[in-house]
Amino acid sequence: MKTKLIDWPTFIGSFVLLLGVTLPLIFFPETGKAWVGAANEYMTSNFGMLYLAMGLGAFGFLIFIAFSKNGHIKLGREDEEPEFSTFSWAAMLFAAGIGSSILYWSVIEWVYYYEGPPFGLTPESPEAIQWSTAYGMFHWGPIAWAIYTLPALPIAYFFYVRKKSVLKVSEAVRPVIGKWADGPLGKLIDILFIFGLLGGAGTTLALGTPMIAEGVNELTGIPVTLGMQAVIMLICTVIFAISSYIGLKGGIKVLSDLNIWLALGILTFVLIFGPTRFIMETTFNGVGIVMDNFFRMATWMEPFGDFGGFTSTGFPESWTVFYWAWWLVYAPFVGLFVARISRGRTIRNMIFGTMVYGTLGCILFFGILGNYGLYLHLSGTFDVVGYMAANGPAPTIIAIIGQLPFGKVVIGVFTLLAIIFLATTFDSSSYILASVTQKHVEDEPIVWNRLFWAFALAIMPLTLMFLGGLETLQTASIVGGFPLILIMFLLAWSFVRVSSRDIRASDDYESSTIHIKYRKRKKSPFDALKEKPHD
Ligand code: NM2
Repeated sequence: MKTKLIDWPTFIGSFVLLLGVTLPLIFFPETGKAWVGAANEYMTSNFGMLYLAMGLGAFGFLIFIAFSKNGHIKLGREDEEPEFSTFSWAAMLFAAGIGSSILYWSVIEWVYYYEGPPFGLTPESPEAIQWSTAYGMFHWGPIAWAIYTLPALPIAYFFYVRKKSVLKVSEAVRPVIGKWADGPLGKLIDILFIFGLLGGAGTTLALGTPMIAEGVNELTGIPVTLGMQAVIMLICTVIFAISSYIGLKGGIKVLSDLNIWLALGILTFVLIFGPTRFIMETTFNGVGIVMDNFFRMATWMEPFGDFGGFTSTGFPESWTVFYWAWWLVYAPFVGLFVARISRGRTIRNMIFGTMVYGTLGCILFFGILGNYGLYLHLSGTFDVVGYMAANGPAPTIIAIIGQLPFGKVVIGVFTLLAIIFLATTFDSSSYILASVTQKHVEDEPIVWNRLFWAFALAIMPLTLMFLGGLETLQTASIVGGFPLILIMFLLAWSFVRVSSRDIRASDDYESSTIHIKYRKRKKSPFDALKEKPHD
């Protein structure tokens, strides 16, 4: 067993932190839940605004960079073409960054907004209906994708322009923290990223599993119990552990392609066999609502609480803050991945590509699947709200899908898609986690290290599942990811500092695509990622 390559402080630190949070929750579930609840309450009521400011800040920063000189910098040699076609680039980006949660939330997120609308509106009112078609797209829209893209800037820059082997967040902030990147501060940054990703992935797995379980129950009749869900979770873990083990070349490439085609297939099917005109019009209308209210939604905080005739609803904390926190904990991982696949593109191209294609993909899911459910409810075909109140979200999702023609077949494909979406995200997560806990990566991260993180990814969600309650899950990712707000700031600063310095020193200063010459890189961990043509 090769152990010399392991970066032990980071490896042990992350694992101890994971156990330190998980074990007390297992042994003292009630107290644990109360503590997590209190931590959440403290964070969101005091620091909710920081999350919203971070989201808007990331969005503004990227737009600014895209139009600045720094945006013209090419990631790679002057004459280099983009390594991947734009279609496969966008497909890979989506497969890695988006997991099974999109199937969960796109189908039923509207119900929550319809029942508990924003801005103090009356539940189930016509206004609530309008907003319920728009808010989901906002929470999976340009700001969310900006949060994903920001870490990719310094990481891609260091790799393709400075030609340094960087697979750690601590390396990407070296220009601002200097030598501390090698000391405890650097380790702490990497550990926090790992812990945050484990928390975010926990939320993903704990939401996805009950939905997959309901699908399996619908098809086979096996009753949904906690034990059965634990088995499903373990089976999913084994699937992505195997693909991580294979080394990603064969298995994951095939899975990812299948992922995109199945997803497009289901969306097209629902659009055609569902209420086509209703879906197209509500989606179009919803996009308009978001554009019209973009900054209002991005800054809405309920500042008056219960003063002055206002009644606080907790909407911003439960939704926008929660979502930005969830995207944030995934961001450094997606950043590493986006950086890897963006060779030959300019910074600007990378920024607009993620923000535009990512947002469009999410609009398709929310527009088609969400508005299909809304139609069933409003037209009286299927009482979604009543069914959800009686049975909870996961069975409702499957019941909505089951209303389509060939319901059982569609449920089967939908369940399979959920498993694949999960696998393509978790596989790359465990791969990146393994890379980050090594000093350097020779060819690929060590096999046992990859397997270790694949299973570690399932510990937290298993605990959370037995704890129960959506709120505890939301909390875990918010609390775990909090310090990343500061790290985002460091990442942005670090990028501007280094790239601006290089631009000033470059003879290419005036040209439209800036090419910065830098010494050749030695063998690097990203070479290993090349083995992985597709997420
Ligand atoms: N995000 C996109 O579960 C998943 O789909 C992974 C979740 C951050 C809300 C990412």
